[in-house]
Amino acid sequence: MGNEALDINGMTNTVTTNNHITRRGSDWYFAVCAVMAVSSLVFMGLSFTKTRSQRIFHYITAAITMVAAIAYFSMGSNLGWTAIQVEFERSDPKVAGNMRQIFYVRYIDWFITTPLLLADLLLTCGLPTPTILYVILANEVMVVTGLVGALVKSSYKWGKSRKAASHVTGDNVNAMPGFFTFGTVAFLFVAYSVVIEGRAYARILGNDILKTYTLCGVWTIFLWFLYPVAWGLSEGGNVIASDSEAVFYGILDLLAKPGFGALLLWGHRNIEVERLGIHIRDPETSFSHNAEKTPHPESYIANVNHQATDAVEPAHA
Ligand code: RET
Repeated sequence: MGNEALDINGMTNTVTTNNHITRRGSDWYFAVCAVMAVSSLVFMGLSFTKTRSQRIFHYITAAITMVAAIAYFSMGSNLGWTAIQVEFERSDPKVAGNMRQIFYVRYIDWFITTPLLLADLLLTCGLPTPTILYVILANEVMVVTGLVGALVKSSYKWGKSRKAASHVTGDNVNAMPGFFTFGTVAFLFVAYSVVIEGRAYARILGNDILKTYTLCGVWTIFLWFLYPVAWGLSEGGNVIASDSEAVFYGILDLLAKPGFGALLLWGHRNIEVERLGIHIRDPETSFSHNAEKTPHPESYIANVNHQATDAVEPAHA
């Protein structure tokens, strides 16, 4: 009984892996890298179909695939990993090694891109900014606990739901939460906010916005539920080989980043960002001769411009 944390987790770590990707895994990672890079160019190109003040969703979406391209370049190069002793040793030769290759760079990618995905989604439904930031914070808790869980070698990966005999001391250890459990709780909060709160807000903004939001939201949450499954089979449970892990996460990432981005930008093609409460000042369109053609009545600068014109008019008269 008592605090056994130091005994269970021990004081040894090392960085040689005997349970890792092969040439085929590396090829696949590079292939996904290429798709991410091309998608970024396409999203950036599409941004030119909109005026500058309407491009925010293109910028966010291109940033997501750009960061992913670099992460996939890193994994294809067999970099950004460490070796962690597996909690469950397997007899299957594909996962037999006791030191599994863990790509921590994957989580650095998620740490940057999942908040951007949530920004894309939650700006679409008009959720107030503090709420968006809070959902993003919960999301970061999810990513970081996923990373820490992946880097842990003991049962602290998951947490325990009932008393079990400790293999270190033979004592009974109490149920305790672990990193996967923390991550799952944080994720459930994110999923609730997207599915329930986000939809309620989107409904207020109009049918076309609700339709786009629902499609992208359902797509996202469905795919996001599969990430903990991939984690449980790979970094968590050491059930599938590193090459299969690459394919599982790779397909999910292709659908959740370029796939999601395409759906979202298509959905936004006829939605002006002002309807979502987003007002971006662009002095070029407000001050230039275009101002007459594209009036922007709610813009501060357009107002100032207007007042200034009014003010000088009497002098000309
Ligand atoms: C972890 C493990 C802890 C429990 C949960 C997880 C969920 C991860 C998710 C990741 C989504 C990543 C995306 C990346 C692409 O951009 C961290 C695996 C719930 C949902 C969408």
